Amino acid sequence: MTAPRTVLLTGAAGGLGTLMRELLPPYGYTLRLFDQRPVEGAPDAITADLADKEALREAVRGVDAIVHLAGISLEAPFEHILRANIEGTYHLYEAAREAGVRRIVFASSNHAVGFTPRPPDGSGAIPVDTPRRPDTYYGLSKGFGEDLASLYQDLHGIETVSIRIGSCYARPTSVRMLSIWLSPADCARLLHASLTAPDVGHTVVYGSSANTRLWWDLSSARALGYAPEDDSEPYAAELIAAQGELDPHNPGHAHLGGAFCTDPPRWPH
Ligand code: NAI
Ligand code: 15L
Repeated sequence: MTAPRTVLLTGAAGGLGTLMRELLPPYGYTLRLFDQRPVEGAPDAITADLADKEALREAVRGVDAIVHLAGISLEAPFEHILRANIEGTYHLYEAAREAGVRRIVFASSNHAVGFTPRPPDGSGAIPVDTPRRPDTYYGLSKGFGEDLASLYQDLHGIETVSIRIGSCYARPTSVRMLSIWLSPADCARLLHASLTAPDVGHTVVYGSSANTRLWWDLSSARALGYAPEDDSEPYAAELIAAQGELDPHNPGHAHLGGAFCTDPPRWPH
């Protein structure tokens, strides 16, 4: 496939969208921005809901690829998740199919497999084909998105890389994040690899930096050409001194999904 130039970025007003608006253009992309909220400093951004099919048709017209970040990014009532994450992702894939867009990068989440027991730090033991164990309706919607991507690949030939993102922030802020942190610069590297790797079909990858305490297997991401450069370890001593080590008897520490696995989920992380 030829390298995509014009990329639709949904969720452009969000935390990750704001970071990627800065970090993706140096790779040569022209971004078209989409969000239900206005995008600060971007008067040309499309302000519309994923439920607005006509706006989506306009948004995808002429783009080479889509990075789909829009949606509810934490647990929420099922009806809200259904509308934004499940129906919204379906509407986006339908618009892409109608417009002939061939490549999508889908922001999945570690919470699609959040109830997987936490492996030893640094083991990299959790493979991408570990059984789905969503920890929330939110995590369930990410499993739906991955399966929708698989269906549209098999039926319509639209290729997707589904990235089960760990925690993408400027720096890790919890001991759990030491194992799943994705630095913003590595996130841009992974998106670039996902947009340009040939013949991805539907590929599922974990999205994290090369953390010393990594819990999951990054090999499917590396196979796309992703070469992470960051590691959370320099933050470890300070975070452990402040918060203590993860406690296996604490239900909010026992699984990949952290505090998403408690009822009700306890924020943050
Ligand atoms: P965020 O909540 O900051 O941004 C999401 C954006 O999507 C918001 O600007 C919101 O207005 C927009 N949005 C929500 N519903 C919409 C709708 N119906 N129509 C149009 N726009 C809508 O989330 P963040 O942190 O930027 O995450 C981006 C994506 O990455 C999300 O899909 C999230 O689930 C996923 N993700 C993020 C992680 C992280 O560490 N930041 C970790 C794992 C997954
Ligand atoms: C996610 O999926 C959330 O969108 C993000 O806000 C973080 O909480 C992250 O997972 C995490 O697990 O830390």
